[in-house]
This record gives sequence, C-alpha cells and structure tokens, in this order.
Amino acid sequence: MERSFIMVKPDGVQRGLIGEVVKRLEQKGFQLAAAKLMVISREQAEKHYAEHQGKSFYEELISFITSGPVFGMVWQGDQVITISRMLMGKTNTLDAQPGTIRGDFAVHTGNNIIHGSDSPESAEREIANFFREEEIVNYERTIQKWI
Ligand code: RTP
Ligand code: MG
Repeated sequence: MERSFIMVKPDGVQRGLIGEVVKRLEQKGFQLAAAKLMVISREQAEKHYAEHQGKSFYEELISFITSGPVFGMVWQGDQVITISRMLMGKTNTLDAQPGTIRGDFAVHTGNNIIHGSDSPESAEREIANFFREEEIVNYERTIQKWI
C-alpha cells in the first residue's frame, strides 16, 4: 500500500483549513495512518526542503514553514502520491485549478496551504523526518472494499 506525507502548512492551520484538507482526502477514499500538530525545527525544515537549497525562494520557504504549527499526516491508499497531488493542485497558484485545494484557497505560491510528497522515495524520507514508525497506525477499514 502506497503512503504519502501530507502537511497542512502554517497558513492552512491559521486559516482553519485542517478539517477541509482532511475531509477531501478522506472523502476521496484515502486512509489516515498518522497525524500530528507540531512546530517543525529549522533542521527538519532544511531536510524536508533539501532539494530547494540555493533557490531564490529557499530562505523564505524555510522561515514560512517553521513560522507556526503545521499539521503533518501520513495517508495511505492506491496511488495516494499522485492522486493527492491532483487534489492539492499545481504549485504555482495561477495554474491551480478551482476545485483543487490550492485552486480553492490559495492566492500566492508561497502561501499554498498544503504539501504532499512527490514520489515514493520522497514520501519515505519525509515520513521518517516527522514520524517514528510506532506513530503510524495500521488498521483495516471495512469501507476499503468499496473504493
Ligand atoms: P510542496 O513541496 O510544498 O508540496 O510544493 P510543490 O511540490 O508543489 O512545489 P515545490 O516545487 O516542491 O516547491 C516547494 C514550495 O516552495 C514554494 N515555491 N515558491 N516563488 C516560487 O517560485 C516558488 N516556487 C516554489 C511553494 O510554497 C512550494 O509549495
Ligand atoms: Mg515539493
């Protein structure tokens, strides 16, 4: 079963969008495996966004993501990485279609509500950065056979 690290960013937490994000992922048919409200350290943020080190927006990105609580989650399901990124919408908010989370709630690319892993390798690395293995809950849902 594929897993993804999905996070409501500080702007989404401040704007009261945790429930909206959880609702959309749940209703699509994905299963929540772990969740935590946390303020992430600079070290965790640098690990999380290592691929962007040196880019023009890097410092702003690190200071934004560490500026307040985030809601980190592990979600699982078939193709959860690709499909959750479709639900999120494009990175550039001018390309994020209405109906997607960013398309419905974000105006600026730097404040775009939500993060989702972009590959199985990123997901594994990101989950390990924010969760201990024992915090991830394995359980069966009877509804799963309908999805
Ligand atoms: P994320 O990693 O946060 O889920 O977003 P993403 O995959 O859609 O986009 P990515 O390319 O990984 O960029 C990470 C975050 O950096 C900010 N960004 N700003 N000003 C810019 O040109 C720019 N480009 C990226 C965004 O907040 C983006 O989510
Ligand atoms: Mg990314």
